[in-house]
Amino acid sequence: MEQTFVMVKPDGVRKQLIGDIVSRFERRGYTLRDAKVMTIPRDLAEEHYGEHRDKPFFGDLVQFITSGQVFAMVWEGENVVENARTMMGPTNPKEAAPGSIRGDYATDVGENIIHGSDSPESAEREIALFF
Ligand code: RTP
Ligand code: MG
Repeated sequence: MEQTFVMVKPDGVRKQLIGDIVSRFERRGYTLRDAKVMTIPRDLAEEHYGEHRDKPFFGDLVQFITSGQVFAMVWEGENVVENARTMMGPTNPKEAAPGSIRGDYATDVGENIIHGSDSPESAEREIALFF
């Protein structure tokens, strides 16, 4: 069965959104296979976001994702990679419709509440990195 890696980012944890986000995935019918609260070490953050290493926002991204506790999860179910991305909404919350996680809770592209793997291959890589 397909799995994906989902993470409540430090802004989502600070805003007390872990329960809401877990509940959305449960209500959608997905199964939580693993989860933990953690503070991401700098080297893991750089590895996780390695595809963005040469982007101008990379430094800010690593600084932000290591700025507090995150809630890392493995969710399982049919088409969960793509559906998780739909539930999250677009990367830039300004484009995210109300009803999506980013559309309901975020305003800033740099602090957009939640991460979800962008493909089954990314999911496998990220689950191995974090669990
Ligand atoms: P994520 O990896 O965090 O789930 O987000 P994503 O797939 O929707 O977006 P991605 O392209 O992978 O970008 C990773 C994170 O980098 C920040 N970003 N900032 N300033 C900018 O133009 C910009 N573009 C991307 C976002 O915080 C995004 O979540
Ligand atoms: Mg991404």
